[in-house]
Order: sequence, then structure tokens, then C-alpha cells
Amino acid sequence: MKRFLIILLFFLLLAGGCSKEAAEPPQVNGQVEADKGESDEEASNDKQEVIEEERDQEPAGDEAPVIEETPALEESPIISGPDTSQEPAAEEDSADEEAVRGETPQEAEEGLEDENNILKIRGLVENELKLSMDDLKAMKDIAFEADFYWLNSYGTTGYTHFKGLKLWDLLETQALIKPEAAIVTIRAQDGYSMEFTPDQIKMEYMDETNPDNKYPMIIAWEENGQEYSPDEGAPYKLVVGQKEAGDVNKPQWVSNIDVILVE
Ligand SMILES: Nc1nc2c(c(=O)[nH]1)N[C@H]1C(S)=C(S)[C@@H](COP(=O)(O)O)O[C@H]1N2
Ligand SMILES: [Mo]
Repeated sequence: MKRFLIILLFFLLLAGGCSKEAAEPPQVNGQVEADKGESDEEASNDKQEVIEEERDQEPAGDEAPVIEETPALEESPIISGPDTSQEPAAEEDSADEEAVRGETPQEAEEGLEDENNILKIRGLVENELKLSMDDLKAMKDIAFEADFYWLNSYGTTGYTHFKGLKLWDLLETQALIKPEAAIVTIRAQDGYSMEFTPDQIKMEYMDETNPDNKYPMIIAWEENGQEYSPDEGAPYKLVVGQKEAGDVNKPQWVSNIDVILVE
């Protein structure tokens, strides 16, 4: 009997070893990411690329160096896809975050109102701001309007006309950004976010088809002559040109901005 059991065990081990080998295919750098349902096929595909870029810490441009240990240095913004760790339930979730970010009781109270159409600027600034679209429109001296060229990760290109405000001027002259500020996170209502250093916000961007043109990074409220409708989320979009020819800039455009957080 004992002998029989030993033989049985032996065969079981043998069988187990084989099936394990068969069950584990070679590693193919698992790149199956859930498609979060963008309307066009191309967009959902390049969102996948964005997620991969984040995983690899690889900048979007061809020539930019791979940044391994230290994200958020000069060259490339940190691209993050929708942050699924912050799900579920957007509303409860933002309440949580506000608690974490240490708002005053008064602000927490205000959080009960519908602030969906309000652009918030918080963190390392002298003036934390809550701006309506009318507030933005009134800041005529820092307004900017132009056709912005875009390139996405599929190589599709185009121009979109935007009207908005120069983000650096907004931070510097209205929010009064503090000198120790190191990272500015532009976060959308769906959790999509981009981080930039102050220098990346301050710098001028270009357009590979009009290399002499200079574009500031802007917060737009109007696209191709139409104001964003608050029914479709917070009516503000971050728009940025290219750092250099080939720079894949479109994924950096953050729609439906909820908050600009300075840290
Ligand atoms: N809030 C938010 N902004 C976003 C995204 C997103 O998923 N959520 N996707 C980005 C990507 S990958 C692209 S290509 C562009 C698409 O811009 P469009 O929606 O105007 O075509 O938006 C970017 N901004
Ligand atoms: Mo995209």
C-alpha cells in the first residue's frame, strides 16, 4: 500500500509538472488594458499607449531620454491614465480626497455644493482659487487664442482652435504660486491627470508644421468657436503644444479639469 501511494505521488507530481508548463505561456509583456470606452477607436488605442508609457516611465517624444528613477524632471510630463485606484464612485471619492488634502472646515462645507463647473486651484499658492467660467473670461490680460496643432500616438494630426488663459500667468499673477512649488497636477473629473514642473508650464511650445510659432500652455473654455457645455463635465481643458517636432502632445490635453493642485 505504501509503495502504491509513493508511485501514485510520483505520477501526480509528473503530471502536475507537465500541465504547469503547458499552462504558462511565455511572458509577452502583458499589455491587455481595459479600454475605458473612448468614442473613436484610435483614441482608445492611444490611451493604451499612454498607460504603457506610464508603466515604462517612457516619455512621449522620440528623442527624449528614458527617465527611470526620477519622474517629473525637465523633459517630459508624467502621463497618467485614469487612476483606477481612486475608483469607485467619483463623488464620494472626491470627498475623501478633500479630507486627505486637509481642507478647512469651511471648504469642506462648500464641498457640499455643486462645484462641477468651478476650476479649483489648490496647494502651494498664496491664493487658493475657485473660478467660474465667467471669472476666467474676465481675465482678459492673460487670455490666449490660437489654432493648436496636435499629434497623437497614432500619428494622426490636426489643428483645433482654442480660446483660454495662459496657465502660467494664472498661477503666477492670480493664484500666486509659491517659489517652492515643484509639481503641478492637472486633474480631471474622471481621474485622468497630467503633472508638470513649473518650468514646463512656463516654457513656450511649438508646432512642427509652423516651427516659428510659440504657444503657451493654456486652460481653454472654448474649442472651435464653441464654449464647453457644463453638461458634459467641467468646461475646462488643458491644451499644450509640442516641445519639439514629433512630440505626441494630444494625450497631454486634460479635458474636464476638476482641480489644479500645486505641490
Ligand atoms: N479627462 C480626460 N482627458 C483626456 C483623456 C481622458 O481619458 N480623460 N484622454 C486623453 C487622450 S489619450 C487624448 S488623445 C485626448 C483626446 O482628446 P479628444 O477627446 O478631444 O479627442 O484627450 C486626452 N485627455
Ligand atoms: Mo488618446
